[in-house]
Amino acid sequence: MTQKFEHRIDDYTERVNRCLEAALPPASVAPERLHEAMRYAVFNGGKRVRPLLAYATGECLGIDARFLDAPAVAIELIHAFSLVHDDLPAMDDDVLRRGKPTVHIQYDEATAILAADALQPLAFGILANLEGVAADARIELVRLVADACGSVGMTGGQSIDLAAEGEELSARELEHMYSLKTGALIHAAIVSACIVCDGLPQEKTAALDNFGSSIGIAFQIKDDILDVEGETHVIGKPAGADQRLDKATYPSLFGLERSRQRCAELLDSALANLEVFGDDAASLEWLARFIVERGQ
Ligand code: GRG
Repeated sequence: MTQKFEHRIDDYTERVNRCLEAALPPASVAPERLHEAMRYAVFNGGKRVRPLLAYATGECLGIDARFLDAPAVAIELIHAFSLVHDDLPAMDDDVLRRGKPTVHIQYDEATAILAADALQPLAFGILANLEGVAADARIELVRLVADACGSVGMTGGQSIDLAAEGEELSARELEHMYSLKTGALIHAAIVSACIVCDGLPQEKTAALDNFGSSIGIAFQIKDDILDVEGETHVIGKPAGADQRLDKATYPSLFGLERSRQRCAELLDSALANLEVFGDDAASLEWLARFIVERGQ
């Protein structure tokens, strides 16, 4: 791999966008408004960090990118689903996402709920139909993503998050919530490549598993920091929203300085897990640094 990962990001982003384009029903097919809203939810911007993590882990393990298209797409569809629900009036009640009106503002609440509802089964269908990967690995992928978005994953984390508004949480409790709400899907993107990689030694699986857990929590802490320090036009959503909702976040409970410190610690511990891969992990290392240093 001669070109550095940061120069190949556009290629990977185009790749996953092409696959998403092929996976989503055209807006010209009935029910048109629903399909249009699903497409809006997916194509209204987005950094595609989870697909990039799947492809970078694939590079680390020497897996051809075509075997990672399905997990990358499925996880991005679930992510898009979660953002639509997260923005609804019943949850965070946000009007702006990725610098554009949220789905329920652009369409209406019922359409937003249905668009999100339809993105989830689409994701599982794509995993089930993955070609060139053994049936038991496909089942494991379905299980991985199901667990990551269910009540012991993202949905559970969101539920704890909503209940924690205005509450004091310990750092351990907060990080547990982050590991579910945000970390589970990020972790799944990384572990999906381990599942596709036939015969990966246990030591390497464990290293990537730990890498995924640390970087997933760091991602959310950085998100919290950006909510405090970022500007609406850069982060693409209303800055200071966490404070307005009295959210339990790392900066609100422990201050910005400790938040930055914790992010750096989590990055160090994530990177320590990559040592066993040597230079093969260069892309993953770059992405891990991007996650804690990004401006949006
Ligand atoms: C989808 C099964 C399912 C349930 C919904 C609403 C909900 C349960 C969960 C919400 C979880 C959530 C919104 C967590 C926040 C994660 C987060 C930091 C999102 C921002 O991710 P980025 O920065 O966004 O990758 P872009 O816009 O770049 O894609």
